Amino acid sequence: MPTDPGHLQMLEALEKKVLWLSSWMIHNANHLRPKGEVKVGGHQASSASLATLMTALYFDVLRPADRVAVKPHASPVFHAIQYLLGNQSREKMENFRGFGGAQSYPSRTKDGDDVDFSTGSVGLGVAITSFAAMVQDYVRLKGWSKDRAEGRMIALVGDAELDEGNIYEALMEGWKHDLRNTWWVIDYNRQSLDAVAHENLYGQFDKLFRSMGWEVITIKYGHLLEAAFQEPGGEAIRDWIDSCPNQLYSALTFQGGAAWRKRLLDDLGDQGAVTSLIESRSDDELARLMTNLGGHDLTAVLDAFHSVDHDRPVCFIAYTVKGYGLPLAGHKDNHAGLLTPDQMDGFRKSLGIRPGHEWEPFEAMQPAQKEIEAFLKRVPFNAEGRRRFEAARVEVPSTLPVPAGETMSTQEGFGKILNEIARADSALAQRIVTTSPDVTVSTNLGPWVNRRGIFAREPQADTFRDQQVPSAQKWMMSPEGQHLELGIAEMNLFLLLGALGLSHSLFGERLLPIGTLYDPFIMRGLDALNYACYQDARFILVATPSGITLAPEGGAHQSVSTPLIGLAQDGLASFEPAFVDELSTILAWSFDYLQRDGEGAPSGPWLRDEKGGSVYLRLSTRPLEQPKRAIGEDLAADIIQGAYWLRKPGPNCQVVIAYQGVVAEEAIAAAGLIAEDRRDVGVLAVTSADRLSAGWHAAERARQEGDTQARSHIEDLLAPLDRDAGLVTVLDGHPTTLSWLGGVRGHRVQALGVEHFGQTGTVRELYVHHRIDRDSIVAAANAASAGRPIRYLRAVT
Ligand SMILES: Cc1ncc(C[n+]2csc(CCOP(=O)(O)OP(=O)(O)O)c2C)c(N)n1
Ligand SMILES: [Mg+2]
Repeated sequence: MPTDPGHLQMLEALEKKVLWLSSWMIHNANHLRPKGEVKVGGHQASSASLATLMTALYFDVLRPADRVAVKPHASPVFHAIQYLLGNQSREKMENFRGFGGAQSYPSRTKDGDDVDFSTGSVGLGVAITSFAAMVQDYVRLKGWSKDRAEGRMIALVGDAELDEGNIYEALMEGWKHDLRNTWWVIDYNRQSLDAVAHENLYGQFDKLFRSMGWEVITIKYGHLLEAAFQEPGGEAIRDWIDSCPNQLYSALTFQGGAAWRKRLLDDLGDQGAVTSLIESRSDDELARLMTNLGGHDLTAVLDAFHSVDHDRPVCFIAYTVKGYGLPLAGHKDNHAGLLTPDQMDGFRKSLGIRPGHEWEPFEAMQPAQKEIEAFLKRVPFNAEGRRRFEAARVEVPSTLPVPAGETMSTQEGFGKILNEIARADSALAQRIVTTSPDVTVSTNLGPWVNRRGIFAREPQADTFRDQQVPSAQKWMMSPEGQHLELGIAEMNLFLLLGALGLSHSLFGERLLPIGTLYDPFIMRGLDALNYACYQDARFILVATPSGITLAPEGGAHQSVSTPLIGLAQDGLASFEPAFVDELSTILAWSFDYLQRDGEGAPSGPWLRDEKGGSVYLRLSTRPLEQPKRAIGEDLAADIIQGAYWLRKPGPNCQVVIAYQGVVAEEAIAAAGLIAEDRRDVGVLAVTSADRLSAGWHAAERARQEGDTQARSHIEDLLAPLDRDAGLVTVLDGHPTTLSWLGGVRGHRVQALGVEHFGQTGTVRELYVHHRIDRDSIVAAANAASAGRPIRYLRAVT
């Protein structure tokens, strides 16, 4: 196919068109819309760098099952290609970077033209492709792929993007999991945002990828250069190019033919054959020859892509020129460079495009429109239309068992609930897939894994078991396994959860992923967590243990700010239950919430529950005495909405203690002690500060817009309280998580929580130290409410 001249001619024409349309999009956004409205960042030069490679991929190499992560700044090229394929509207193209227009960086959720993986924070889009390849294998080996073809997970990678460490963490993990069907195409333009890259980085890339079991294919020279190397003197040109520093190559590229000639003659003149090789070319021809790098040569690119005849991972190092084909090519400052209106006009004229016809897809194109249209209709990538799948819903029970036990921690309860699910062969049990970055056992996933096994492409022996060494962990490794064991890197956990959580859309099969990690280490993977949420991936994150409650572990393991992350992270409903029956209620709801995809405006004044999302559970290892109760529908609804009265305030209530999570015991004990001196004390059990506050904000917004009836859950709960009542809020985490409760109805607040790094000690010592213990709550209640000093306090002091 690549050798067919007609085909090549068609691709060349499309490549030009793609470069034009993407440039016009950028120019339009910057110059044609009202001045200063939309500023275009580093798109132009980066896009030009990838135009050839992407033309080859999308119009020739890709198949519908392939999934691609496009380097953020090549978004205009992506949109231009989709426009030509009929998947993107002119309106959105014209409104690039504008409100509702084509997005600056390819976005699964905001763009309508079938973005497979969002990109933006460099490095993440690259790495998620390898995790998506693992998920594809997982789905296939479970026998769920039906007759769907296997795709390649492809990343178009900036060379400077490879500085991001998460890429190497993913490489290592991929190696462990016997990665297949993954291609990373490095746009080796030797330029980043600020600078020209270090010399000979390709050598490091080459060694690194090979050591991880990847094939490395370098696409260095185009066909013009290859032909010139065969001429007399050609070898000298090759040697000169191979030893030319990146900075010089870029500078000469920018300066053009005359500069190339002078430099080449200075360096290689008087060498007979090579002199005539140079002199036989005009300035333009010489410039074209010297910038004919592999990544801009369709033949070289197609040959490289089509040469792959295996499913091992492949890294293509494609030599390119940043800004290729445009006047800013090669300039070291070109990252945010734009074509001037004059330059743009020159570009338009050079293509024969008439003024006013800039957006027309077939304007000034050769071959004829009919032929191009016929070709576009046949493009394999587009053959099946929209490539996004929808998956059937997995039936999940509306309630889950509550493990028996007088005292239990939420972490232990979590392990037991999952163990119960694992025992049944329900649809829920089959579709759950768990993963953990080397903390499977210490987050209580052990029993689940013992029953459900570890996923591996090939069955593997359990040597300890075969040798009859007793162990609590019976980890069978096979394609039937349902736990993906990861190395410690938390970035990988979130990228894998992102890929697992998109399985329904990428591969047409719904998975219910659960990832566990220690709560403080959320921060290590936070950007990848945000990335997964931005893509609307669906998963449950179980973070345990948390807070200073893991006291003897010390300050390095104690999480303080994670409740605020839970509060602020979009796409993640966060809960911190105190009791195991609450946890069971929340988990049951979560399996359903994960699968929702309702559209449109929220039906009520508050949470956007019909849209669904992911869930974050902040759990603890501290055993608490469990309440003896059955959770009815009303209580369950309150738990899900974020709070319920554990002890209802009486009619003359002076003070309320609102707690979240593991400090329940302190709050309850404190309420008992102050009851003598304060009337009708209430205890508010907060299960989700996140959902409470989201509901409150939504209700406020609705009222601002005229819906006078709008009322959120927390407003309802606090409604019976007198204005003079005081609130004490307390949690094992940052006090701001709950202190806003005072703003809901204007109650005075004393907010207790942790604000400074902890240290080792007993739970009691640390609670006292950070003032979240029973007596501190009593003291805060005293300060929050009018009345005589609380007697108990006097007895203590
Ligand atoms: C995590 C992160 N840090 C910084 C940036 C800002 N940024 C965008 S592109 C870029 C450099 C791009 O260089 P390269 O990957 O070589 O792509 P090229 O510009 O050459 O196309 C930087 C620093 C970002 N998008 N994400
Ligand atoms: Mg670069």
